[in-house]
Amino acid sequence: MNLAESLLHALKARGATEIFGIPGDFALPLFREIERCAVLPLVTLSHEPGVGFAADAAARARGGLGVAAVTYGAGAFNLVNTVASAYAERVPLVVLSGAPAAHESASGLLLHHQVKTLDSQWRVFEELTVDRARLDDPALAPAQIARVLDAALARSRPVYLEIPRDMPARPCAAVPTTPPFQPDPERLAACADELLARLAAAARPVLMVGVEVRRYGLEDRVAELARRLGCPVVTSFMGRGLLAQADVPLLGTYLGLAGDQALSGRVEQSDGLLLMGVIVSDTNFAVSARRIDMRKTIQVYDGSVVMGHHVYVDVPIAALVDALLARLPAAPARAAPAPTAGPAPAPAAVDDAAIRPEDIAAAVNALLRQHGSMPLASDIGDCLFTAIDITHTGLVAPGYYATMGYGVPAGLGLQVATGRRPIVLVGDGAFQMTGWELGNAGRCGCDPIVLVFNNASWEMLRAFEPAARFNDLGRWDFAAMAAGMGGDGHAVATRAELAAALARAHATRGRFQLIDVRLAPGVLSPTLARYVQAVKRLSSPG
Ligand code: S1T
Ligand code: MG
Repeated sequence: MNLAESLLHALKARGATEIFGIPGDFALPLFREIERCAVLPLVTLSHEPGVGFAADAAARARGGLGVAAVTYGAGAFNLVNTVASAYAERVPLVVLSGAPAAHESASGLLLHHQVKTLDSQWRVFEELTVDRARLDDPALAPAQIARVLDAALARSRPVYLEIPRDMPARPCAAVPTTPPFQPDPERLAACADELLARLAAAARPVLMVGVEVRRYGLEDRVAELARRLGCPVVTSFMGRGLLAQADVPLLGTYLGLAGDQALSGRVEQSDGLLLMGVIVSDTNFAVSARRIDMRKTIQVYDGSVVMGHHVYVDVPIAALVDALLARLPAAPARAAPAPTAGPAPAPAAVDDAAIRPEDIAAAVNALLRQHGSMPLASDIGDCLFTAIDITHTGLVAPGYYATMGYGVPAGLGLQVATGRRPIVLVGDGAFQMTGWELGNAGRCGCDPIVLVFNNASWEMLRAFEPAARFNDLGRWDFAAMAAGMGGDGHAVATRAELAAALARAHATRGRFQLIDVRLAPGVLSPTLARYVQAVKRLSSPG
């Protein structure tokens, strides 16, 4: 076996089901081996941001590692923003970068694609990853690969492997599997006992579930924990969709002033708020009516548990959940399933009225009620705030790091990795960035339904800068561009046209369906409008 083959088997053993990539001369030997070994399918796209976002979504939607393979320099630096997003959003993304061979590095020449020094790229990725290795010695490579890939899964964050181009075909031993980390049993017991004691002493406990519950595949165990704790459950903004199908007392998604005020009050006035895998970020907590005193919460995040002034380190969230379950009696069988979260979705009107963002949510809800659930991939912009009104369904979106360009490549990555047809929500501004990856949909065996929120504007920014002209984008005719990329385009301006286009799109398989939704500039979803008002209210002096 050679080094590339050993690496591919290790990736596959840790959940990877494909590699997204764009080659370059420093990566040709690696790509040659990937194609020759056929251990994992190679899916090429058109621009490295698309490669990174697709690999990110594959990891989120399927579980396990996402893999992005690129060339040294120009390719890897094009990937930086997507790896930063994966780091912030807790995604186990593996970056495979080609690199100069040993004799080239020793030549003393400045090499093409090189920046300041040959290590510049390595140093940039140090800031974006939890572990890295340069595979320049086949004798060391198996242990290095095992350590780095296992770190990606244990920390649920990106890692970086640099592969000099004289290495992929070198003979190499298989990558070992390493036993999972075992926390100190006494520390784990003390932590679980203190946590349960704090919850028992609380008069108004609330459980908030966040991104780590999804990343570590804990949804079923956390649902059982919720039933045994018997307290109300909410999701964070990023945890949207979690426990949606579970029989738990789920109140909905916490959005502070921008969300359901009764729900927000329960969270903000809780004297026992258990944050299970929640990122304590502005996107999750900045629009709280009452600033939550985090010292009075229980924070389970990134391998630590913080309660009051106590910090328990090296306590993986999965081990803690199991320890809590072991201490709680099974919940009594419920006579009827818990009521579904939040108010019933508004029915979809089908008439000649102009479309507003909430009409898109209502039309998608009607489609899912009629045909069954479909996963969502959403970009940043009002489309993500609209996604909040789409009944709980699987959603991949950069809700915290908030980079544009995610939606379309993520839809492709999700369908390649899971085989499920997604609905993609994307604004016109974000589509201008990476929407063109749809041209690869047919070749990748994908046929997403893409809803473009075409408001001719960077509308989310205009909400904060109404007088600015720099947010005007002009009206692009995205529907007309679909055919040239191998799909079908439908421009819609009324709610009846939207309903008909969605029905036609759902009935058409094998070609992506682009629905170009013509929105008037200045029209916001109710959730974004509340969010903007909340931010303005909380940031105005006095
Ligand atoms: N560039 C990238 C890569 N990501 C970003 N988030 C931004 C810039 C800043 C930004 C937003 S929201 C937004 C920009 C430019 C406008 C989005 O426009 P569009 O996709 O058309 O959606 P909508 O019209 O619904 O707003 C965030 C706040 O930083
Ligand atoms: Mg827009």
